[in-house]
Amino acid sequence: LVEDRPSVADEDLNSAAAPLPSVSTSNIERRWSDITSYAPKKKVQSWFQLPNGNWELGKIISSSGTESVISFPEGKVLKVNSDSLIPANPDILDGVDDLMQLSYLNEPSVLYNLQYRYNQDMIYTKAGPVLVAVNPFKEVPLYGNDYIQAYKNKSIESPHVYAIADTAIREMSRDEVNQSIIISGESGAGKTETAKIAMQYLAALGGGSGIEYEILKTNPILEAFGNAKTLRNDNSSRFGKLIEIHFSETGKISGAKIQTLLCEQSRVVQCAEGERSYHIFYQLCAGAPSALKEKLNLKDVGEYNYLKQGNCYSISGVDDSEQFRIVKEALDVVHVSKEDQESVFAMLAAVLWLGNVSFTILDNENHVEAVADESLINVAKLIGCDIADLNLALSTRKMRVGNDNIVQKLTLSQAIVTRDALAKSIYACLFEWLVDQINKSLAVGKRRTGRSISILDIYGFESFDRNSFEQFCINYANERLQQHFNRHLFKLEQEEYIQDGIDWAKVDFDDNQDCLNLFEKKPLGLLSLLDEESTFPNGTDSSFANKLKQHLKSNPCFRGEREKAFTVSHFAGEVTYDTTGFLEKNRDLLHLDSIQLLSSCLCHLPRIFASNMLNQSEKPVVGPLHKAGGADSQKLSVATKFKGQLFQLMQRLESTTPHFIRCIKPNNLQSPGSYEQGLVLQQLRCCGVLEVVRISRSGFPTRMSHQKFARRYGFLLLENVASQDPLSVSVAILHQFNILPEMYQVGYTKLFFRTGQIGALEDTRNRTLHGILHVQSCFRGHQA
Ligand code: AD9
Ligand code: MG
Repeated sequence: LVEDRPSVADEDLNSAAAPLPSVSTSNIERRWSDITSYAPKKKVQSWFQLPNGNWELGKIISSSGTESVISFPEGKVLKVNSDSLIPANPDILDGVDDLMQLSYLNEPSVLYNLQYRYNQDMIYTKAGPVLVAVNPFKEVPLYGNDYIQAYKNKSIESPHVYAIADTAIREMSRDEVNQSIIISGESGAGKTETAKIAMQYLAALGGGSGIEYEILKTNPILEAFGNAKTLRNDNSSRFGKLIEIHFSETGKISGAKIQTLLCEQSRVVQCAEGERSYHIFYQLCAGAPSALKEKLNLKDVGEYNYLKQGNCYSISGVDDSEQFRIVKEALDVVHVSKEDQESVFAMLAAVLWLGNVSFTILDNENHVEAVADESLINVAKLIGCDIADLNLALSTRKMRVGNDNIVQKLTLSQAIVTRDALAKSIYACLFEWLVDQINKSLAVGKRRTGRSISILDIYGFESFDRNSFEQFCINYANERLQQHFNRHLFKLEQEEYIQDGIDWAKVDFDDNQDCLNLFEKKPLGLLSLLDEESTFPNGTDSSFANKLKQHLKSNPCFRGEREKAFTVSHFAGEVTYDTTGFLEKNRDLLHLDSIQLLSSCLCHLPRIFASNMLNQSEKPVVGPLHKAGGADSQKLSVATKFKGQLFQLMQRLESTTPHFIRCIKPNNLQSPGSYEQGLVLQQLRCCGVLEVVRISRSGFPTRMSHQKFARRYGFLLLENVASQDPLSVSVAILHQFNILPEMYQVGYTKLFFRTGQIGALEDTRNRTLHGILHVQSCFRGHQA
């Protein structure tokens, strides 16, 4: 039996005569180099780190122990400190498709391996059980029906999303356990594209009923309403999504269910320079047929204040008008009626026109009323309410003092906040309503079916120059996801070894529990403190920031910053958050007046939104309680709602067998062909890809109970075993097949094997079985 790792151990490379080199002198930590001893030897290839941080491959000309002379391909020769050299793998290992096969597992070797493959459009590489996908930022010829068939028939074996989806399908039916494909990575790394590629495969293999077509069509809809151009990604998801695809006993898709994580609301009313609001606004303005344009009084995108701020109206290579056609067609497919579609577009237009509503100041206390111009008239018409009622809802607030109802006029800033809150709420409700409609259309029939495969695609980790409440929530969600990854690939794995009494060298990994505690601890965690401050009528962003600094200063993951800022050490790096706007965004107050306005509208969508909002506000409350009486809608805080949705999502995932895909962004320019080592390295480090390889390689990924092993391979034994107990049979098999002692471990209940070991045994078993069948059929043929 041969180990499946190519045994190309270069005599020179592996001999360890010289003393252990001291710690690297390079400025990048040598965290993962698994060299316990490495002495540079003549003619051997080695990595040397250039001052710019990149690694270059050179050949050692001579070495005197502490100093080595190394030559580089372009003829450059350097005398360097031997400690600064890191062993390179022999050429034969260039571009292996699983990092587990590398003889030397260190950062430069992994970076080089991924780059070597990337340069040939081989964007997928395995890192033990995890699939690493490097974003090509261009079309690569790896998809489509031929490839799907090839992966289905197993005629291609190179790593691919299709292969992961295929494994998920197989394991679902083999183990009768629900599966999940969990995709993570920074913003712009390729998660959403990867999720679609996985869906494509599942749809192709489980298709037939037609529902798979509907499932695929949810993508353009949800992207139009939930994605936007950011500085990081032209098609950035601003919501999180778990799609659970159900299969019948016969392996056909029977339905699906989409669960979402809060979409970013603030984007509807404001976005940063160079960014856009949600795609659908631009698509509508560009693509609406003239009749619809007239009906909704649609203007050019540049006419709307909400869209103007980003100063960015188009995305290169994207035709918004064509996209609008695609979205409408997709809405047809998921059975959103033409009438409903028109209502949806009316809501979008109402949001746009709301942004143009302006106010005039009435007195020297800055009290205002809305200007009764085209904007106000259009909003009233589009949602189906009285202009005067709309004006009142935007510029006054009804309150109860004792037994009296009083009407308080709003100041300019209060009126603007009220207007924007209405716009954001309409949009958020619209998004939720759409997801509901889609779910109704995809609903698994009454006949509850067998199993499901879920695909998780959320917004990736974000770090901008200025980070606000949105990044705070997004990065918190990514922290939770990282925890799930760690639990499954490190903690549970190691616990199983310990439970079965396996002799095992523990692999360290960066546990992010401390950071999660910083967020979730009660009562002194970031989320609790935020909610607490949000309930105080006098709470401000500054008082919130001060409270954090006061209570969390000793937490190693937290650092107070100047003014209203604080820094969190996330698994993916440090992020400084500016608390400006945190409280308001967390309270997400929509005045009862606004809700009442919506519930009195002639159009049905606003009325549905109002009743959904009222349902939500029956739950525990956060928000300044007006002493004058509970005139405001008391909703769950945004952070609490977010955490609730996140927990629901993670809970669903816990009951599934996970398959992990890590997307990597090779450059920040969203352009093909550029591979920045430093950027890739940072992503590999923070998500623990190398530790995963290490644990898989030094671990025993294949397990089988003594019983199963004895049953499965016992018939291959050439000699009778004295005792027939499964353990004795198993040990006899191991001996007969000369499986080297370091290749397996015998646990209390199971046998544990290194990668590849079972494969060889299986081959023998299959060959033997085949031989038996062959002999039997020959025998039968002879008899006949
Ligand atoms: V975010 O966290 O939602 O901001 P994602 O989802 O990780 O982010 P996305 O899938 O949107 O990133 O990918 C960004 C862009 O990279 C896409 O719009 C494509 O232009 C490009 N991309 C990603 N994956 C592929 C691929 N497999 N083939 C071709 C790709 N292009
Ligand atoms: Mg995305």
